[in-house]
Amino acid sequence: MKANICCFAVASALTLGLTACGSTGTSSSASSTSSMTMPTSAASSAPSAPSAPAASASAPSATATVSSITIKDFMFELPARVSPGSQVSIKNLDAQAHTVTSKKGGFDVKVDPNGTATLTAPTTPGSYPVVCSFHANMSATLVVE
Ligand SMILES: [Cu+2]
Repeated sequence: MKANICCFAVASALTLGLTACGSTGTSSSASSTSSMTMPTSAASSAPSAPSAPAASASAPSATATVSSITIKDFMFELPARVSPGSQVSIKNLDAQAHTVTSKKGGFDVKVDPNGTATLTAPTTPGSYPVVCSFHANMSATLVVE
């Protein structure tokens, strides 16, 4: 009887030991999970990588800055030239609505007072006489090449 009790105690002790071992293995896997946090923090440096694409995205906006039209005091301020088919931003600094209208077709964009708009340049290179539909005295020439 005593031997049986002893064996049972040992057996339960072994079971407890195995259980402890199992929990230790769990905690070690938990620590390996926490080590996975390290790659996660490395991945948090990856979001700074998207800032590189954002920087390249600011490069096209820099191009847009080059090819932008400003309307101020009833005058067109055009870039020297724009690329065929390119997007040209228009900024109207006047309290009046204006249009950027090609006399020979290709574009006709209205710009709200103190508003902005986008003009898609013609794909055909050339000089495009520009007028404002509202103010006959406003004229300019958009060079597409
Ligand atoms: Cu106008």
